[in-house]
Amino acid sequence: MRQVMFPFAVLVLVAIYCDVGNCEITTKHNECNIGVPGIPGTHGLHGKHGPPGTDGKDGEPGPKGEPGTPGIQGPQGPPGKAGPSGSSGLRGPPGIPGLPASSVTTKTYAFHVGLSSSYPSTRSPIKFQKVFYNEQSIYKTENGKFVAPAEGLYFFTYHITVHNKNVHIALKHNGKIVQHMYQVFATNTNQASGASIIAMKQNGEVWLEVVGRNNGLYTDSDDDSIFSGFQIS
Ligand SMILES: [Ca+2]
Repeated sequence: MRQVMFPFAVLVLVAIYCDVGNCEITTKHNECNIGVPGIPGTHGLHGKHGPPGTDGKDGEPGPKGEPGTPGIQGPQGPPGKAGPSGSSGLRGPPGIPGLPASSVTTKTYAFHVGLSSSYPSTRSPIKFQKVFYNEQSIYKTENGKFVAPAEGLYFFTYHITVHNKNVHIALKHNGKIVQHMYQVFATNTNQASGASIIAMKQNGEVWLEVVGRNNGLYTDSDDDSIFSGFQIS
């Protein structure tokens, strides 16, 4: 704006000077008429924005800042993998002496059952439903299976009266045959038997089963076919 006003003011002064000069000249003739200076014109319009300047050079790196405050502790991570097994420890001291045998309360598991009718069904556990001893209900008369009440070593035995037919039975443990017993019928009645020792887990099962059609197991008022067992340890 100053640049615009300056030439204008010069022109006004020159005009005033010229008029004064003319006045001196015309005064001699007593005809001087001095005009009043005109009022300044209005400001001009703003000019257009110039083009953007070019980017300046990058400044020098500033000084190193102060260390920040420590962050908040993050959440706990997942558990790590198990480490390798440690070496065996030292042998412990001897235990205290046990109580005398007479003072230990023992609970011996045992059962003793017999056939209530001759010639049992084949391909399924033989159901011995005449109970001589089964106080702990470990032999199941409803399905013919002994169910181990605890892990341990068990002894089983069976004594069969054979009559009219051959007898071929298998002692099974959890469905697998442990022992076969085969007896051919001759005359009147014969006796056949077998026994086994089986290491069992709790709830393991043991039963006798007829093999093929050889189901000549017999019982009457003075003949028995029996199955029994008990825990050894
Ligand atoms: Ca008889």
